Amino acid sequence: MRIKKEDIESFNEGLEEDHAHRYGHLASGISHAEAIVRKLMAFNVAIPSWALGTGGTRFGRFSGPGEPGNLEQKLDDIGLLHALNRSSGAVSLHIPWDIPKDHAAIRSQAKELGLTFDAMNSNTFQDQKGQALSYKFGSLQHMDRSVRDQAIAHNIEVIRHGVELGSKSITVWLSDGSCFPGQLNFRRSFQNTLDGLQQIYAALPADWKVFIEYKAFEPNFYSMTVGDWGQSLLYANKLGEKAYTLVDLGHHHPNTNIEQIVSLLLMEEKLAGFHFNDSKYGDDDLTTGSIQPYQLFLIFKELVEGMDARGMDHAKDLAWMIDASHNVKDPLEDLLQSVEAIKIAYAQALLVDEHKLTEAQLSNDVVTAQEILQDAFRTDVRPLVAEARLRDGGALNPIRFFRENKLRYNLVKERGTHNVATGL
Ligand SMILES: [Mn+2]
Repeated sequence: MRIKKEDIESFNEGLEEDHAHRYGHLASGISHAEAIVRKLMAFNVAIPSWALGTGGTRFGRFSGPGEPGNLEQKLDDIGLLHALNRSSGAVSLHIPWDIPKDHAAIRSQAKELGLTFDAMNSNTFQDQKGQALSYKFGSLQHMDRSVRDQAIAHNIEVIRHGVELGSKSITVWLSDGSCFPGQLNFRRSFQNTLDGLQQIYAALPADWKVFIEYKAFEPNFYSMTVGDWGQSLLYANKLGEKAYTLVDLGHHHPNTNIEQIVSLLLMEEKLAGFHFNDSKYGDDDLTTGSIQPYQLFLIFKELVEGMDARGMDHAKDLAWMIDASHNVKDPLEDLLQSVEAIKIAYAQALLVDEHKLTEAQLSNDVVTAQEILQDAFRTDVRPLVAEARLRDGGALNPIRFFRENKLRYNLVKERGTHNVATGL
């Protein structure tokens, strides 16, 4: 199913007057409103192929009707999102859940939908059907060299698929670790993992990057072999200049100061990018911005300031990806909400007067520093985000369009009620 340009235009007509009023009022009070809108128009967040189906928990999965049953349908779904919000123009694929049968056909379908291929994702946290050796006790950390070799070969195969599709990076997330004290030797696990990552690194094409994603706990509950940003940075530094640390918001302990981590990784030129999501307790996979929007804003504030300090391009120099897949919402509506929340936080960060903030910091004016940040955070920037979407041909209100035009109903008609997406 494809959305017609004319349908979006006629939908927007009904909302344009109200939007113009709201946008005009807001923009008149912001000296660089036009520059913010242009930055928002350039900004895209990659959609993970596994988020298009209903996610599950370890207690069960309640699939929704009309889910995409294959890679082609997943790309179509992302095409729908991108047509509506004009900021979902990239896909992050997972191997083996999304192995393309015909790379050229997938590439041309993506091109037609205006999509590019962001980081590829490998999977050594599950055993696949027919797999020779088990990852029950880890993959790259494993005590048995043949298991490690199998995991290395898998990652190299993922790179090969990515090359065929035009991706430029691979994200390695390992579930490796231990559940009980004494189960493994930390140094041996680290050295095995480093050796495996070095072999994967050696297989990277010249213009590729590898992202080392860390996670504090789960599925291992005593130790994780890439457990925090310090450990990820150790690996990245030892690997070389094509290796970076990937921050997944849900992979921290509650109340961790993620914005400070982001700031320092940027300083060290080792920040790969993001997996956006939100959480109350752990890796909850909740919609970005649904629980802690102020934290999301503070992270973007550090990103904007840190990237500007290095002369980086906000739109292109970091990998922006969503990594969430929850079980109670329509996945497409959930992703529209996530992308919107990310762009709102970004727009708010662009409002921060860095010059005044620096002055306040240098004179220990703590109250003014807080006022500057909260003034930006409490500004309703939604008309700026909507204006960027409107100018780019998107829908002024994507979720309302999705519902009024019965997009899910039409997908169910097309695909049926028992189409289950591949994934967890
Ligand atoms: Mn992730």
